[in-house]
Amino acid sequence: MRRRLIAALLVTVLALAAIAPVSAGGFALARLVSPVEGIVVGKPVAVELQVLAHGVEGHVVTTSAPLTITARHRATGVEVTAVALPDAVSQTFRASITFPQTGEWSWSATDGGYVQPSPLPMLEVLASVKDAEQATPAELDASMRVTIRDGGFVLPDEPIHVGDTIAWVNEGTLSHVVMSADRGFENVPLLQPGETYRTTATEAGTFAIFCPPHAGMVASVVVEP
Ligand SMILES: [Cu+2]
Repeated sequence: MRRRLIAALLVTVLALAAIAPVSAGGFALARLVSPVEGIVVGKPVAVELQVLAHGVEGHVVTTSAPLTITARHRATGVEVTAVALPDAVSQTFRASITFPQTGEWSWSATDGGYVQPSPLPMLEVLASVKDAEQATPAELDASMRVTIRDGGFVLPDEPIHVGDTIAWVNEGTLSHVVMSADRGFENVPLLQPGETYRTTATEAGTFAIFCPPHAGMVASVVVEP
């Protein structure tokens, strides 16, 4: 009887410990330590992530829970997952991922609790190394601007069309990410105050967007054909 009680108490304590970071009012966001480029289909690629408390620049935190990386092939919805293990010395999380298909992949990382779902910059997986050498980042002029405020999003007055470049500008005092529950809309990785990130609208539709750590930051983006 006593043993059962102790077991029950232990489970309770462990359950409380598991939710402690969240109940303490904290959250963190993950980002890439350096860009991942020249990814070739079928070849493992090394990924190094960093976790920032509240997403704030310089506030690197080490947590013991591994991060789960989920990558989704945008054209087919095929998913690949990988586990990024913490390294206390470098204060980073490391994983190796192999992408089974060429094309665009959107991906994100989370530990399922303290480290909120954190979108990472979209990846282009190429057929060969030769393609990787030829690929150069396109310098694009933003035609559409979405302003990110601490409480929400200010969408452009003009309609967004397929093919438009969207400039996401963080004018808030906090750092933010933008995720979409829908497959057709590109995520925006961690943006510090003042930073801008550009995406391209590739599919028509209505897309619900949100910033996972900030409950009120939701909007609906319409992309016209
Ligand atoms: Cu936010």
